[in-house]
This record gives sequence, structure tokens and C-alpha cells, in this order.
Amino acid sequence: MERTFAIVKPDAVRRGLTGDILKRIEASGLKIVALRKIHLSRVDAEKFYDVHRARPFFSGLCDYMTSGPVVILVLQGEGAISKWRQLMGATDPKNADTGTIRKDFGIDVEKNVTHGSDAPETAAQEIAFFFPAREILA
Ligand code: DAT
Ligand code: MG
Repeated sequence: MERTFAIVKPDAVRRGLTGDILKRIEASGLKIVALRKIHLSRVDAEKFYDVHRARPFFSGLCDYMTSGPVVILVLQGEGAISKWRQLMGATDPKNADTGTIRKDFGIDVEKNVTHGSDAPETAAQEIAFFFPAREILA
């Protein structure tokens, strides 16, 4: 059993897509083992995306991620990390496969609806950044 970290990003929460996205997660067989709605602080957004600090889109990305509430989740299941990335689709919605969340709901490469961890190490880090162990209910 593997765990991954997911975010329903501000544009998706604002557009009322949270339910649709949670439905796709559960329909895929992934189990939601933690969930909370939060408004990211600038400091948290910058820490969360620290790996992208040198990129030209970093500041805009942090503006966007702090522009409204998000829903954060821990998903659990066999191959959860790649399974969730497959459900999301490619980073840029215009490159995402048909039937993926980013293809169906994404606006552009920044407003791409959801986040998903990319590897076991980042998943563990991202989960620990937002959720104490007692809030993860498998
Ligand atoms: P992913 O979210 O698919 O893991 P990433 O880690 O490369 O993609 O980038 C993190 C986020 O940064 C991504 O979800 C949206 C934003 N981003 C990436 N590339 C971008 C670009 N060229 N212009 C604007 N925002 C970008
Ligand atoms: Mg990434």
C-alpha cells in the first residue's frame, strides 16, 4: 500500500469541482485517508514549491496557490503515486490525455486543477508537511 499527497487547487475549488474530483478519486479505487480545506499562506506555498524557486513561473504559481482555499488530501492504494498522476494527466491540460482531470477541467498550465506527488520521497515529505499522523485514518 502506497500513499500520495493531492491538492484540489484554488481554481477548481472556486468553480465547484471538488465533488467531481473526489468522485473520480474514489471511483478509481484510491482511498481518501485524510482531507482538509485550508488557505495556503505565502510562506507555505513557497516552501511547498521550493524545488521550483528558480523557475520563471514561481512567483505567479505562489500567487495563484494562495488566491483562495484549497482541499488537501492523502490518497492510499496500490501504486497510489502513479495512479493519481495518471488520473490527473499531464501538467499542461492541452497535453493531457482524454478523460483525465486536467484535460476535462484544466484552464492552462498554471490553473491545472490538481497537484499530485511525483515520487515516494516527495509524497512522504508533502504528507508530513500538512498532516500529523493522527489525522491520517486508513
Ligand atoms: P506537476 O504539477 O504536474 O507535478 P511540475 O511539478 O512540473 O508539474 O510543476 C508544478 C506546478 O507549477 C504545475 O502544476 C503548474 C506550475 N507550472 C509548471 N510549469 C509551468 C509553466 N511552464 N508555466 C506556468 N506554470 C507552470
Ligand atoms: Mg510536480
